[in-house]
Amino acid sequence: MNTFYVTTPIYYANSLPHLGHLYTMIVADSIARAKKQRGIDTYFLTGTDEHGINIERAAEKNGRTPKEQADYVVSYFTRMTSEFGLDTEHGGYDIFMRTTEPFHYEGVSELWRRVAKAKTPHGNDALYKGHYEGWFCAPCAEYKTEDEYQKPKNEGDPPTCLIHDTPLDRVSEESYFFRLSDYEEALLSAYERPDFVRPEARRNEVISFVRGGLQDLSVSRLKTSVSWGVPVPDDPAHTMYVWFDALTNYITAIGFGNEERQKAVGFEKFWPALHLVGKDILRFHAVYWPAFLLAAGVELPRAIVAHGMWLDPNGRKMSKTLGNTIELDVLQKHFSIDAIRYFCLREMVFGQDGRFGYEGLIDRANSDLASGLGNLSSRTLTMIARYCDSRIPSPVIPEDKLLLAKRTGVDTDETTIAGFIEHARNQFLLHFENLAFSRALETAWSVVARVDKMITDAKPWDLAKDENQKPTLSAVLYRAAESLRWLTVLLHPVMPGATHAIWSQLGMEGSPAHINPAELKWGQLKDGAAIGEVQPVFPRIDKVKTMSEINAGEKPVHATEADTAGAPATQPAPPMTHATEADAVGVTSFIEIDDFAKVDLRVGQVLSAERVPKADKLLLMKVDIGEEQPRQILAGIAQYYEPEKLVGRKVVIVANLKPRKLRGYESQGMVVAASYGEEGRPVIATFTEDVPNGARLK
Ligand code: ME8
Repeated sequence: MNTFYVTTPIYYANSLPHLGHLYTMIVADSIARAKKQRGIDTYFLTGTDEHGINIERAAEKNGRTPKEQADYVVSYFTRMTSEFGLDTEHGGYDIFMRTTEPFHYEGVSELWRRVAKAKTPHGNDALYKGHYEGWFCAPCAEYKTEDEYQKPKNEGDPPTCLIHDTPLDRVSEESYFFRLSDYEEALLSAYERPDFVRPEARRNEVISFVRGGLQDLSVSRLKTSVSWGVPVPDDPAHTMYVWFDALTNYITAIGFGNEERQKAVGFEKFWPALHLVGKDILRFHAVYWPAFLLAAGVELPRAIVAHGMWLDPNGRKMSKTLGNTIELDVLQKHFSIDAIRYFCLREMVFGQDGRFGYEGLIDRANSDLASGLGNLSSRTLTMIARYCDSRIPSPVIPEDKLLLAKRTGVDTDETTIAGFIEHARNQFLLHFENLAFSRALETAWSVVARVDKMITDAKPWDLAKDENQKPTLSAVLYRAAESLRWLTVLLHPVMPGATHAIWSQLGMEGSPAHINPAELKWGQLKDGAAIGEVQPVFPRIDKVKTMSEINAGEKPVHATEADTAGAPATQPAPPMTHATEADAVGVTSFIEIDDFAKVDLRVGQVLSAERVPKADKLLLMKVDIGEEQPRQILAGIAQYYEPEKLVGRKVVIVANLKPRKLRGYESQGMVVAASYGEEGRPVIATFTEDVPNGARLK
């Protein structure tokens, strides 16, 4: 039988799930659903990587045992997969793999034994004992990597521990090494298969890395250095290198080295897999993993496909410190799963980095889903309900009505639109198969546009006024409904919930999950069949309201050393409250109430905010303060606030400050903010209760 196996990376159990993890799962889930739809027996793996020093450290920091730490993180992952419809119950993954499973220990030990017995293509032992050398911190009882120590000021001196500020010892310990250097040619010949490492640009990177020469790889640590891991078979004083252990999950999950799993799933049945990974871990998957498999005599993966990384809307890496991360609970609260899935696949050109922001997500959901597919679906079905008594109308225009139909400009030849859709279907499937999701979706939306145009040109509401045009009206609505049926089948792997809803509203039984898109035939929609209850599938999102809710619930941005380094000494449009000497000693002089009354403070709401070109500290905002025109206001807060996160936010404005020009823009007021710390970090004043724009503060 035709089978398919797709995997995501197994995620580190030292930190909680985030958008990046969700993304790879969504891609894998969409691929798996598309395969299942075509009748292919598919297995989809995701899970967690639970061993190694980082998990040990996280556990220690949180006062847990390493297993408790892993269980804790796994509970968040499984909650995420359930809430986002990615678990088995919702038709998602087939296994949530955990490397602490006993069957994994068995399988990984089996792979180790095979490698330990193997000869390299050059006739050497694939595994040998040597010495690992590194900088060791005695108080920490561990080796330090380059980013974990302070380089010495004087050449010849040892580096120092960042935690203890004590010199590190150069220590060498016994370790098993994998003779990676003997696999250069074998790997290069594996890369000759063009679809093995994808996309092309990443394949080229991997090839040049391997051509540059490979070093043997240390694949074990003494148990005294790293104890949380799989013991080396027959030499328990050593713990396996966490990547050897983690990569092997892809085969142990389906039965390699364990009878029970083998019976339950089947290694021969599903291997080789398509591995989906972020580009950050491509080398481990495209160099080390195939080399281990070559040594053990196990078939290589079907493909290793690396996707790009999500950045913030300004193209910066997402980080908690910058406060520009996308929170899963915010996504879950404000957006439908289908909108998130659609955005992920539409917005990131597969293989390249993509930008993820709440505003962008709202815009796409509103334009492509609410106004696009959703509108097509509801206008078609509403007209069928209104003009055709809620039954799928007939596609046939009788001979004697053809001339009449032609006069309205309607194409009487049904095969024109059928041909268009068939071609689009073929293109869609081709792009999807090549993992070019964004292009596939673009193609599907060309169908939405085409059908929309057909309806608008035919003006069914006018046709309905003329009894003689009833067959023309029926034919137009049939074509729209049939196109919609095709679209729901094509889009089902990307938006399982919404397509299922449209399917039922069309009056179809079963689910588009079981319709093979390659076998769709025009005209299979039965005329005369009753449609279901018409309901909006993609409600429009109120951007200002949603952004304001998101921003109101936003967690505070914490200043860190990294944030404050190089922060401006003066702000071009300074926050109202300045930390001055007077602050330090308390109030030094009093003002009369009349003095205060001179300041016109008003409630405002940010309508838009953007960065000012070539002024990295300035934001240009439009703020509604209850006047006819919004105010244009510049504020020196760009280093602390993401512009899109301010949209919708209620702020306090000094409305009667003399306008002044900054960088060629007139600033017509000032945003009030607290200011603290040496660098005068601004925190914008806001309200926790509803208040209308323009209300005065007094
Ligand atoms: O590397 N954009 O686990 P990990 C898109 N345990 N995807 C992202 C992302 C972003 N900004 N950030 C993370 C590990 N990802 C190892 C893997 S596999 C045998 C062992 C996704 O928790 C992406 O898939 O650091 C990336 O490769 C993965 O999370 C890294 O997850």
